[in-house]
Amino acid sequence: MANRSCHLAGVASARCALYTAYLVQERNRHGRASTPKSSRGEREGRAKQRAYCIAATPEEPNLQELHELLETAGVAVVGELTQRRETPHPNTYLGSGKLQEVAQLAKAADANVIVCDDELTPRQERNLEAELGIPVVDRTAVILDIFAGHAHSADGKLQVELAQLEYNLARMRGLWTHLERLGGGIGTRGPGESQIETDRRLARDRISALRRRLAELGAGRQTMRAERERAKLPMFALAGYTNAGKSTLMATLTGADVEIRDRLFHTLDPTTREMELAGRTVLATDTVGFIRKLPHQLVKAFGATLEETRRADLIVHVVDASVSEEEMSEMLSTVEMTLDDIEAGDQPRLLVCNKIDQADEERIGQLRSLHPGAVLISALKEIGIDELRERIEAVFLDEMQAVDLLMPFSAGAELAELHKLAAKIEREDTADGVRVQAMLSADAAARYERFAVANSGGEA
Ligand SMILES: Nc1nc2c(ncn2[C@@H]2O[C@H](COP(=O)(O)OP(=O)(O)OP(=O)(O)O)[C@@H](O)[C@H]2O)c(=O)[nH]1
Ligand SMILES: [Mg+2]
Repeated sequence: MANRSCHLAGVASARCALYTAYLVQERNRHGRASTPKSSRGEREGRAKQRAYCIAATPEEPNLQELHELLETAGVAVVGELTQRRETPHPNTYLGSGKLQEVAQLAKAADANVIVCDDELTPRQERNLEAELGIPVVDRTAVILDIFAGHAHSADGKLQVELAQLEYNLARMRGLWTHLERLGGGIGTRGPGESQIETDRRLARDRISALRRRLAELGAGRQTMRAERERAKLPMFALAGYTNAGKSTLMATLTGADVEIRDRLFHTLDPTTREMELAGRTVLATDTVGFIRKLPHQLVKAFGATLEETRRADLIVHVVDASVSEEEMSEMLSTVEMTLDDIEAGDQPRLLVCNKIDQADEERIGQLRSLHPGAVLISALKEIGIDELRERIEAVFLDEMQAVDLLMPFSAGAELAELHKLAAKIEREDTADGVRVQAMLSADAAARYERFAVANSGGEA
């Protein structure tokens, strides 16, 4: 975890210096991006980052989530200051009085980084650093940092790198405008300008290369998906707020060996597994979690990965129900908004309230009355799992139709496939072949139509 912290400091005041080192190294290695060696060395020896948190919000401030993000990033929180205001100050995020307070309190708490709960404009960030005299990092940088540390697949790593480059590029531009204003004299413009121009060009080149590579990987996924499409297995995606228990539920439902950790954004790359549901094979996909103020670079970057969610026949929305109704509603609406953003807003939904082992009777009653369609479960303690399986099956069954088929004995392969695809299958060997009565999805029913027994099977 300690190695998560260096990047945070690096992104802030030394962002451009670090970034230049990164790009120089990039040039030398002609390879994939990684953290510069010097900074890796620093990581090991560096004392823990001590963050002082700030937020400007019109609502009741709550920095609990930022604290959790920082904890996940391996950074200690030493204090916080919030200001109730309609909109953040355009130049300095907080008002000037509050800024002075922060400067004193952060110093007294021996903080070595200020972390802001919102994404800052490059200008706000620069001004804050100038006023406070210590590095300032925003929520987006923290989330990007966590994603960078948790990405495992080639695809995930490239997507995070792309998001980080885009974020940094905006800041380099910011710094450049700043220099431009400062400069104007002999010696300040030329070299500075060309260095930053070069860096920006390199960053842009790298962005194009990453986009190309991601497009290639996307094409590969398309092929894999085409194979799956052929099998026409119904699929559901487990979606929801980060840390809701999606991976735990995935493991409980499918026995998949997915990693489960009490930290935010543990899962980044989707995992898909087969599972049996009433004798039929369906696919379950565990996906990346969402969060309030998810950096837009990441929504876009993970668009490719989230294709899995988009093409699911059902989205099982998992929410942590052990928290208050107010907090839960906020998480529910964040997830719904993000699903809309990634164009997965129209799929059928099943709401699953997880962690009910942590909820008392009163809260369970409240959940039942406020969310009558939801399934209450504990993925960890395996409570309510049978009911959940039945509810998922019911959604799939709803979209199925009854078929009555007569298949020749020679159609062994089709018959075996039918067993995977069909629900409620009944078969009987007759003199003319195998008579099969079952429920099939519309797609599959169309493919088996040539075996249909005349005048039947259309009752749905
Ligand atoms: N008490 C309780 N804890 C649970 C339950 N389900 C999951 N957890 C815990 O919640 C934490 C997060 O679980 P995960 O399954 O990793 O959550 P996730 O939604 O996959 O999280 P990300 O991948 O980080 O978005 C872990 O510490 C789990 O043990 C539950 O039913 N009850
Ligand atoms: Mg997970």
